[in-house]
Amino acid sequence: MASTNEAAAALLREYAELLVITGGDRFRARNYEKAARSVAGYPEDIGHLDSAALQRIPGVGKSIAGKIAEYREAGTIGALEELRARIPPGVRELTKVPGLGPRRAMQLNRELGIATVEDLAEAVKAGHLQNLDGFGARSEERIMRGLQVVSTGRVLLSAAMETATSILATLEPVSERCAYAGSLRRMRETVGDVDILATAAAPDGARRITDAFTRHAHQVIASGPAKTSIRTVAGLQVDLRVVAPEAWGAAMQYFTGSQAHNVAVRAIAVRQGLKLSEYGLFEQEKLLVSRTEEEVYARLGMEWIPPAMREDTGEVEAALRGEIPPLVREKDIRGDLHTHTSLTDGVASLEDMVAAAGRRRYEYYAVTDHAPNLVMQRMTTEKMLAQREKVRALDTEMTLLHGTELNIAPDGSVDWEADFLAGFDICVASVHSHFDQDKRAMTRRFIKACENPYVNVIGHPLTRKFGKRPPVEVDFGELFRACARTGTALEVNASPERLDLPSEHIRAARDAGVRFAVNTDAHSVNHLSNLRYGIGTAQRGWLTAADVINTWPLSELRAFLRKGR
Ligand code: DGT
Ligand code: CA
Ligand code: CA
Ligand code: ZN
Repeated sequence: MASTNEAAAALLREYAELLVITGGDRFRARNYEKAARSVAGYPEDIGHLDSAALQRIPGVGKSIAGKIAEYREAGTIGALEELRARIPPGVRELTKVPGLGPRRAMQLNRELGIATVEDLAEAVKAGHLQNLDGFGARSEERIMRGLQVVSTGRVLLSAAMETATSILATLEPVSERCAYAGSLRRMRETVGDVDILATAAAPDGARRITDAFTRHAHQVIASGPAKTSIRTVAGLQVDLRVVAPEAWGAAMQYFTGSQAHNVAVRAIAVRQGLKLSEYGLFEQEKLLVSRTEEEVYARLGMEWIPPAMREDTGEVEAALRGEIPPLVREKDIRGDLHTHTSLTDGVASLEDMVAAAGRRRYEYYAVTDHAPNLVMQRMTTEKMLAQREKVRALDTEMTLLHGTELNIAPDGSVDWEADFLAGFDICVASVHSHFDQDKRAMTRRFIKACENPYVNVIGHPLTRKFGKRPPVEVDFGELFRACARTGTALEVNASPERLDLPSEHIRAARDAGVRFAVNTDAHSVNHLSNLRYGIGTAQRGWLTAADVINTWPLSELRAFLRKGR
């Protein structure tokens, strides 16, 4: 990603946030947010684009193009500086806590001098919020929940993956072999630190690997011949281990973890009178195997276990019985069933999204822009029908499905009546408002949506966003039974900030007979490749291709989408 794009996008995003904090026009703020996203996702470096070219970026008009140009010349944007001057430092950070709006963040800053998330946590703990005008037990509770969401110290899977990929690219030329391990290889939804393993090809190889590695450091935390830890500019810790080539498999097995999985596997070894470590599987002092993971597991009488399953939740027993399921793979996916275009909040045109999907060799592809009740998106019935005509007329090898992402209202109803819904090939339905309904009302809401004969997929079911929004409260047993009974699939949303449905619920849902759709919810061309994170999540939920409707041939998918109608 070009750094000019990133920097300009960050300023536009900040401008949008400050507009909201200062009570500015929300639609205008939306426009800036959208422009920020398209600039960040723009495939070309915007550093040299002239005004006309800038305005060809989706969502960038004359005024925003002017601000980008101003940033390039002056290093900042005047209008942004003016807004910055109006807001005390720290307030913008405070508004990132879910449940804390701009007005209250200003009040906390003014009356209690709170300027950081840490200050806020202390003030809540000390009970200081209770004495403030307009703060009650309920708002305090909401802020406490919000604090849990923001302060986890972990990064998104995608951020960890990007860091690992760029580091491995520089280790490859100087090592015999290198790979990422740890929670990243297990595709955990967030990552604490990145673990990288490498083997040296020559005697002085370890030093060359370490040198190449530390070039990525903002700070070197510790460095020795076998282990080095750094922190990147973004604050992410990365651990490197240099291991002997013959110990590659044992080291990968050990450092992939999880710790609970390792403990369980080591117990199997002990029962057989063997010892397992990162150096290999031993009988007394004699090395039995260590070169590959497969050998290590095989010598213990186990099938090789896909990393996504290694959490000690039954996979060890399954491997001993030879019953590891054939997990769904990225290449099994025949099409994406939840995607957006610039007609609503996407940043790429219908044509560009379809072309990009075609490059992924999909057999089918669903366009599912937002429905009208999400008022910010300014969708109308007329626009939807006009888009349908465009979709039908597009020339592509894929089968295009015209769909929508409906909004599930608090009472479980959706945007349109049955006769209009019948015109769509597929309907995703999601909760986009009233997130803090109580559990009973929320459960009824979802079940009513499932019972709608035109709702095919429940989108991002928990509606959580890492660092931003806690999950809704719902009775999962009831929801899963309703999905299974009505033929409604649950989405495994692949967006790295959602990964929703989470894996622990996926397994329970599958046991209840639910089907799934692994979708990207793409709002840009680049987002289509987030699919891998959804697949990782599906694998962590032990799903096979048969469980996932968008691995099915089109005719079977269509039969499912008819929902027994
Ligand atoms: P993270 O970084 O919090 O997202 O999670 P992991 O799983 O990457 O944890 P990390 O980086 O502390 O360690 C990487 C792997 O190394 C871990 O999954 C298992 C292994 N490991 C680390 N410490 C221990 C330990 O004390 N005992 C065992 N059995 N394994 C360990
Ligand atoms: Ca780690
Ligand atoms: Ca680590
Ligand atoms: Zn949505």
